[in-house]
Amino acid sequence: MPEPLIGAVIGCGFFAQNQLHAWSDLAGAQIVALCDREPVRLAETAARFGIARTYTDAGEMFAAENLDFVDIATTVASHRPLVEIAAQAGVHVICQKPFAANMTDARAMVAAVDAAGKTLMVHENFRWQSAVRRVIEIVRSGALGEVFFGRVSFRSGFDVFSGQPYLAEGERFIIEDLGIHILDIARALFGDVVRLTATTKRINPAIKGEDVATMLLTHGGGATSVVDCSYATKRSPETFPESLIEIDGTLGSLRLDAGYRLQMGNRVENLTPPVLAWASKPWHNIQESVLHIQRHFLDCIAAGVQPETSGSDNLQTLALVEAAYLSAAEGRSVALAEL
Ligand code: NAD
Ligand code: 89Y
Repeated sequence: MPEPLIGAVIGCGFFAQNQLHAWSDLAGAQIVALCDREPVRLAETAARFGIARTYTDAGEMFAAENLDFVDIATTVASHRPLVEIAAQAGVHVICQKPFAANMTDARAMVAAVDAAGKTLMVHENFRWQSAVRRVIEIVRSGALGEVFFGRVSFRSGFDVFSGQPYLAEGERFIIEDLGIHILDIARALFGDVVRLTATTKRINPAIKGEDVATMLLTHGGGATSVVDCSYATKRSPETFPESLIEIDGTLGSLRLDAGYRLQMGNRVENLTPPVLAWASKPWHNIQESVLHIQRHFLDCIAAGVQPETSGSDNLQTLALVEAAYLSAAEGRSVALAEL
């Protein structure tokens, strides 16, 4: 059994708790230090996970610790400075989505970790949800033939603002926070995008950004897809946080319907994800994907290969977010080559 990689987590907020649970489940990693600029949250998380060494400043942590990797679980404003300090410290990096606030920052972050010769993965976990993964496997196997149409749909009325109050405060909401995952699933299924058209709307008057977005994607490989997201949808049953998928190919069609029900021809599969020991419904679907993506990161480092959602791969997903806001603001179709 190889020695575990020694890591630290920066950011001990709402979502980092899942990342820490997943690290505890992975024999290939050991988290030895935590950092958060908010001391109470830091102390509570350290006690919960039995981590002795804590820091309120990331620079001090890198100076004091001998780390193989860092997991950055803070919100977007701090991602660029933290990735750059990590690159200077010469460690492998996982960074939460949205990777960066703009393409300039994102490109600089990728270049910094490249220059350090280390691995950079964006925590783009939705494509690692087991039901979504099954659909990706089917498409990549060629069983549907040439895919010509896809729809990836996330529509919900679930209250995400109580756990993540900052989501109600930004000029940007659903595309940058949630649509980014759904756009990434569309890339994983149908390939990179050459053109995008989007409309956005705000329905909930209590928030600042858009909570509805509808996007039409032209993929370089020839497929057309629709990516639609809403947090203003009162549906029954509530499907949070499921991504529903429809795909038509020259050899067959597939539907991933509500309740993790996959139908392909006459075959039906129940893709209900397990509820891990530390997980809780309805988040279990997302929580399981955290374990999968973190395992993927360790596997890639061991094999010396790039993660699927490496920093440079994620530039393509981030460009779709930028293209969607530009398209909606200017009321026109956007070529990805413009960004
Ligand atoms: P949060 O506000 O609850 O936690 C962020 C923590 O980071 C806070 O405790 C804050 O004090 C700390 N922090 C910020 N800047 C710091 C710095 N420079 N140094 C040290 N600590 C710092 O946020 P959250 O809801 O946990 O979200 C964190 C990130 O995770 C966001 O980017 C969000 O989009 C993402 N997220 C991802 C998923 C997913 O499924 N991948 C789900 C939810 C949230
Ligand atoms: O922040 C978001 C994410 O990444 O997944 C769901 C979420 O927590 C709320 O939209």
